[in-house]
Amino acid sequence: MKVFTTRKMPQAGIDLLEAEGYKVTQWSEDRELTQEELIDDCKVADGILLSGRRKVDTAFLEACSHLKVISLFSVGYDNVDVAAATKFKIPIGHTPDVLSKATADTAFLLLLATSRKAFYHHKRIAKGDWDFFSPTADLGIDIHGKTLGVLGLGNIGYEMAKLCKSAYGMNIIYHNRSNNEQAEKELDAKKVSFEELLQQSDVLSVHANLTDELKGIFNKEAFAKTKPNAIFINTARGGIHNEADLREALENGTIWGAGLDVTNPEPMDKNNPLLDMPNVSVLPHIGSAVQETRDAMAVLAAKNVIAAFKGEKLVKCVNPEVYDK
Ligand code: 8YV
Repeated sequence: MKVFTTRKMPQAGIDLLEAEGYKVTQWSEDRELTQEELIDDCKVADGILLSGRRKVDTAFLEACSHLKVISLFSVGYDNVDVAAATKFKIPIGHTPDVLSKATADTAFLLLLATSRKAFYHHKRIAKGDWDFFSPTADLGIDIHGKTLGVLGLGNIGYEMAKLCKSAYGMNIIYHNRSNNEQAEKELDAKKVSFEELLQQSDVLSVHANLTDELKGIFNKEAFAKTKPNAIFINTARGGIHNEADLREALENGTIWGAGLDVTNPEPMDKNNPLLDMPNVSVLPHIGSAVQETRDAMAVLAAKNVIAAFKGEKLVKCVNPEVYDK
């Protein structure tokens, strides 16, 4: 069996695949492969470990319908046409749970960094601007006891809510399709409408999958309903906020600050004005980027491939309905 990986993967996952006797070929260039290169490499593979922005769409599936599995090195699957993959009877694996804590840590890091303008102060020092102490300039916002509003209270949102509740005594509200009973019981979280989430949150944190329904949901109209001292955090997908509207809301003081691990588009242009705003912290999509988590993701992604090659159900499958066919 041949497995192709679209990026150099943590060895822990590769070792598992090689121990099964599979031949693993990794994309090794320091650039993201093109869609054409993805198709070319997948034509000669039985399974792929997919990381990055390339798409699994009908054109890809038609060219590579022999694939036994598409194993994503991510929890998010917005780059995959899941219905089409199911039609082609290809199971899609992904890596939930193992990255929840690391991603929530990134959201919390962005919250603290933004509320205290940490990145701005770091840049100021680097420019030699540390002569003067002002009791009134460049102040942050205290987040103790404030209200955290979570859009998408799944596993990552739960971990973020837990951090905010236990470390800062924050009050938790959330907007989700389903009720999160664990969060309601353990964190006293309250489910609210999207409108109430916007109106009541001091911190808005996005932890939802990018779906058509959520595309650009944080837009001009949404920011107009937020508190003026609200901080917007997004570690999910950049497509959930409208970046021009966010910028305008920050410039107008409709919203106080933003912490982004995901941008729209990615990578963010180095001249993007958001990067010069003191109340904005931007990271280059490093939500899950700690060694332990990346190893665990690679192991889970490899286990999904192994399960498929052995004719078993994937450990974590995006489209379990594929097995009904
Ligand atoms: C990954 C992510 O780091 O899991 C996701 O959906 O966005 C991140 O954990 C990224 O997708 C790399 O593959």
